[in-house]
Amino acid sequence: MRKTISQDDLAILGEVERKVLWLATWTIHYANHIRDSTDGLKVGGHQASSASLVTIMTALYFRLLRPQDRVAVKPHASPNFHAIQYLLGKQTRERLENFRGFKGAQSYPSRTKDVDDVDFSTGSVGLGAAQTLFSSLVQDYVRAHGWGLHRPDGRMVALLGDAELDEGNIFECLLEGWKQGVRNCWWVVDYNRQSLDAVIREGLWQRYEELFRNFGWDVVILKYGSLLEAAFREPGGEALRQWIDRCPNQLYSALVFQGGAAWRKHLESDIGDQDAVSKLIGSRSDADLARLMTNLAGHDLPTLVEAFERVDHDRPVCFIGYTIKGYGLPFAGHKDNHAGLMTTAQMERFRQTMNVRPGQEWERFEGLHETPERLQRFLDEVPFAAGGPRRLTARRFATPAELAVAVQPEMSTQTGFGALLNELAREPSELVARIVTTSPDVTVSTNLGSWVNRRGLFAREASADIFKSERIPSTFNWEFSASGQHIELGIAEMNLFILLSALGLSHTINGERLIPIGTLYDPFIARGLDALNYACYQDARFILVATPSGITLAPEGGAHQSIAEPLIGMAQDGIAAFEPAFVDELAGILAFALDYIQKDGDGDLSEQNWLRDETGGSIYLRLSTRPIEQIKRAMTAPLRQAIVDGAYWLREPGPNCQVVVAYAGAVAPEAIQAVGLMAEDRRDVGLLAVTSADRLNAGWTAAMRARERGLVHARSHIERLFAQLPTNCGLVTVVDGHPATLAWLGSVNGHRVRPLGVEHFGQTGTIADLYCYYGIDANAIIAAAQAITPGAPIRHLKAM
Ligand SMILES: Cc1ncc(C[n+]2csc(CCOP(=O)(O)OP(=O)(O)O)c2C)c(N)n1
Ligand SMILES: [Mg+2]
Repeated sequence: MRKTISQDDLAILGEVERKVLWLATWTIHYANHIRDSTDGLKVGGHQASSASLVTIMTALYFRLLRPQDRVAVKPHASPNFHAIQYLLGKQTRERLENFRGFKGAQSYPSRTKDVDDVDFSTGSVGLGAAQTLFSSLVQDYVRAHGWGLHRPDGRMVALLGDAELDEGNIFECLLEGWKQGVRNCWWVVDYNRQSLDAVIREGLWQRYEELFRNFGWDVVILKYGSLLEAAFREPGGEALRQWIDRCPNQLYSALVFQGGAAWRKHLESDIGDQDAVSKLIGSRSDADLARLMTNLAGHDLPTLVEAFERVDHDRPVCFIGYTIKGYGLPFAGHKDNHAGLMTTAQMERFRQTMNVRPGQEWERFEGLHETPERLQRFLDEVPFAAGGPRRLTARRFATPAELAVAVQPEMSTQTGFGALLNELAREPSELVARIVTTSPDVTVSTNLGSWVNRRGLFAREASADIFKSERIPSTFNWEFSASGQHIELGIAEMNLFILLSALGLSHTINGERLIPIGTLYDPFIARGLDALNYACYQDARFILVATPSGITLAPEGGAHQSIAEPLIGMAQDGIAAFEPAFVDELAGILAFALDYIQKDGDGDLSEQNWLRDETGGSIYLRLSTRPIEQIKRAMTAPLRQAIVDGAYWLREPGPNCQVVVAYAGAVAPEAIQAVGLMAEDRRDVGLLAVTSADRLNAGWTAAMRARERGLVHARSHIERLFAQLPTNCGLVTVVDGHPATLAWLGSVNGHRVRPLGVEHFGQTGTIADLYCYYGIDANAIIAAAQAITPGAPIRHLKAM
């Protein structure tokens, strides 16, 4: 039903709009000019960029949005968001005063660092918008599986800057959204025709319109406000409309900045010779003329409310809202205003126009015409704020201590992963029902095929596999249904990570926990790295399985080989990286992962490994396609724990150990062979299997920190493993990845270390060719051992 807004409601909404503009602008001013900042840095805060979205955000937050709706706010409109939450009683004055300060309101809305109920973090432009699209898909997924049906459908809303549409991930997600039938998603583009540096290209709105329509979206162009529409109906109004329609963005911006007299001069010289037009212009004062000419729809509450309330369907909608960057502020329209800050004198004048008395700047109703009671009543009834905490919770699902898998004599970790998922797929448990897998067109080649055969592909509308109905033999069953548990994506890795982010926040967004597992080729993590970072920053929970990896995928060549990923795994906050060599290790790690990603407590560091195991996080498994001989052994609880903590002795070093070889992942056979070959010439050689350089390193640094704070008995896992090593033994580390991954092991107890690994792009060849060429084969390990340890030449060392 279409409702029209009453004059009363409009008046009060207008008051709130003024207040949001004031508070957001003041917050930024306070941080820059008033708060004691001793380091001499201006903290910035984007007054112009914020002001641009004030009216749109007022219409949405104070009228349109419902508790079930979720919003990604343009990063630079963060002050508006905090001001709105402050008005609604969900943000404190203290945090606003401390905007951009330590533990203050965040520069860009942050789920994890802000306290005022941010739905989606933003900051890296483009990603927030995509997050809303994928969150709509996840909402559909959850509901199609019969969960959370007691809650109404939410709308996922993104407020984005026009320059955000330059980001490639926007197009990638639009295409994917079209394939998946996205709905309940609104994007509102703040079309201020300015980016960071300058005024943008002419006519972009037409490209956007065509683009969105092509991808199945409704497009609503919000160009003129109600004042302008009324003026267009006056005699001469049509000529005025044509003039504005033809006015280049740059000139329009310049005139906005200059004000009434400049508008008059330009209009008179261009169209003032027409009688009716000159009357239309002449009947207005400079101030009225400026108000009229800047009355774009994005700053016109009645137009916005009407347009938003008119939508009575669940199709995705893109609103292109014409706005002015810095609207209502002295640098409105100026092309350099992105980082512009109002001076103290400008702020003083602004304070006067806003009726705010000195000392009353933070008072919520200061300077407004409505009574505080009426305003408070209005705020108390804002639908968006009526739903209680926006952060939902969901229960955890019990995970098995051990996962079943038949270990073959020779196997790769990738095959092991496929076999583990195949076994899981047979289980009718609640946990398995919550697993959702996804992959960017590498489902089959990352070994998810048998899982998909058992659990099916997800689509709201079922579609059959024609190959199957035509009885054409095929290994894979490609049937879609609403109960399917695999979401097949196109090749875009950015989409994979943003979908994982949306799936991995389902417990808090939809109140329904999912266990997301995404697979891709290891090198292409780099393609989606910013989106991965974004997912982690929001504390989304998922398991990432990257395979194949390293130069071990030898014949595929340099473009497919990954070197830096082990370091990414270590450095990326929020994700624990593992690189097992054997399938029984992988089984233990996967069992741990299924539990770890469900933990969302604020747990302390565990004193056993000095890791944040109670807090949980996401998991990255770097796997390999190389079949290697498996070790026949019984898995014991201590071994499983050591694997999860990051390392164990595959061969204990003796008391007079001269060399330790520490390896990670697919190079295990080379390390084992090298240790065997040097055993005659070096005493008590140890072989350390590193299953997680990331956790091993994190535990070590955390334990050091704990000791520095006085916990003298803090010991990390690696320190315990190395405790008995003689100080003069050498350490050779080897990994199919950057050597720095394990080189730090030498610092734990001051051992001399020779780190082997890959530093340069590979080329095609056999594994043997490449391991030899890049120096990570058994011979290279032996050579390194000989170079750093005293003693007779090692007999098995071949000339290199
Ligand atoms: C991925 C990324 N690249 C660069 C930036 C730096 N940056 C911040 S805002 C901005 C341009 C903003 O223009 P627009 O989206 O039109 O927003 P406006 O301020 O005009 O509302 C840029 C380049 C960023 N935040 N994220
Ligand atoms: Mg812009």
